[in-house]
Amino acid sequence: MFVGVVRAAAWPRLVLPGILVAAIGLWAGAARAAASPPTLPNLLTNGSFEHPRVTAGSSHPFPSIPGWHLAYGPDFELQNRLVGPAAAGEQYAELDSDASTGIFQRVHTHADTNYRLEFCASPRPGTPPSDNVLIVRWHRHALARIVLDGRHRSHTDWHPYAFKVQATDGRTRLQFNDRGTSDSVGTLLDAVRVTLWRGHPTTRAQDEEGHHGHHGDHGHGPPGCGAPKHDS
Ligand SMILES: [Ca+2]
Ligand SMILES: [Ca+2]
Repeated sequence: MFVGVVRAAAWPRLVLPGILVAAIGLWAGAARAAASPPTLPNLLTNGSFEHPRVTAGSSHPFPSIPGWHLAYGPDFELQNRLVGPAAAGEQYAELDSDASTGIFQRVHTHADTNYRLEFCASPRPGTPPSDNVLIVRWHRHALARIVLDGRHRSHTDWHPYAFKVQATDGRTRLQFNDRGTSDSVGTLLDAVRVTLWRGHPTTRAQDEEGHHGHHGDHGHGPPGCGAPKHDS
């Protein structure tokens, strides 16, 4: 029920590298021109972590999952509404299964082409900021360091993030690292999308599961994560 306040407060917690500040500036400029946003396909496989399927209300470790590779850590942990709703669909990833985990996907890109990267992150409910440190890397460069506080949360608390990124090659490595305390609970990740940047940065295209909420406030920041009515 405090979703609006939380999202507004989320931005100052970001450690803002230059590229993110630039992305926000471009966003505001482009949003004013966005009249009829196109629907753009997600270039990622399994960006919503819906596969393999996990029993509702539980979690499961996997040695491999479609689309993603393990950079470090013991395995992939997927959860199906274990600690609250997903940001999209029914499932999300926890990047601290039995230990902190890094996952990556190689995205088919074109050199000198701009893309939009967006995702939703939540702290693990009941855990401190030191447990929820997420490093985002694009083409082996750190794009953002995100710290979230789950201490006063009893459910998932999804925060939307979006970046304008550029590819320099035909394949670009997108990686998410949990750099919080390695203790089996930590950063939750969902709804990861990479789409062509076409000057319509407020577009929210439907993902393959079709469960994305519409943010409905074009020009006021990144799209939302999940449906607010499920967050209470
Ligand atoms: Ca999902
Ligand atoms: Ca942890």
